[in-house]
Amino acid sequence: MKDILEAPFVKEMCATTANMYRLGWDERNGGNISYLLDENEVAEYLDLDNVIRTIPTGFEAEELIGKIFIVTGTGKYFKNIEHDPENNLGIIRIAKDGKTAELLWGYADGGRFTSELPAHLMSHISRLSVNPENRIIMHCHPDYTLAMTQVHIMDEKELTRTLWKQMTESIVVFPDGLGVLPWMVCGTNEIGEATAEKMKRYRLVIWTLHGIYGAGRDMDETFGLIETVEKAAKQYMLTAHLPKVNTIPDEGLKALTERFDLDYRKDFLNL
Ligand code: 2HA
Ligand code: ZN
Repeated sequence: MKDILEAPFVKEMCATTANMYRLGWDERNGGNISYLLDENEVAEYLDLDNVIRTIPTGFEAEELIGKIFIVTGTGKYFKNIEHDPENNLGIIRIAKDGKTAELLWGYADGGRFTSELPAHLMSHISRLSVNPENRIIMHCHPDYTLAMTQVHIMDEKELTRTLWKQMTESIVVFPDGLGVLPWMVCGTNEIGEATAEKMKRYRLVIWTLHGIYGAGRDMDETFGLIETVEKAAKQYMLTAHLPKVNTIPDEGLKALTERFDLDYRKDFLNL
């Protein structure tokens, strides 16, 4: 059996969470990541018949029975993960009943997965239904994105269009735009269901006055989506109080989508 601490997926979780912490996106225990793993790859590192303990997930996810995820722990700090993965991360498999998580590794101090697991698992189901390649759901609290939710109209078209207009790369990176949820209580099945509903259409969902959810095939795609939104939101927050002299016209945004052959939310432009 290979050393689990050397597994690429453990190393990716460590590197990504450390990076996010240093960017200021994950203060204290803020943020969480779940990563759908390949069973055969996990079997190189763990005995899949050895269930350490079982933990109820709080809802039924029939579509995910047998699927294995590495997930950040509840109450754990992103800043500590790279130095102590075994206490701060866990590898779980969704049991045959669809509502129990079988712990295969991690949460060594008796912990459990993020309180946002319902939003994560429901979002995985949604994204997999539109893209079977989806592996990652990532949640964090980036500063400028969060600040923008205090001062911008939280309408999907208006918010997406504003972000697209902040810089050329925006529409190229997230032509599908952003889903928006109003402020809601977090950690509940309700916000999980609302997020997952948006995830059928978007890879990015904003939680007003809380943070952002991103989804993608791998860490780079998912991180890159959030990073690009955050950069555009930063442009907005740095300039929103100043007279705008130059902006990208809607015709220019359309021309970008033609140049890069992108399927985009045409109804989010005023053409
Ligand atoms: O896990 O970010 O939304 C801490 C959070 C809850
Ligand atoms: Zn959060």
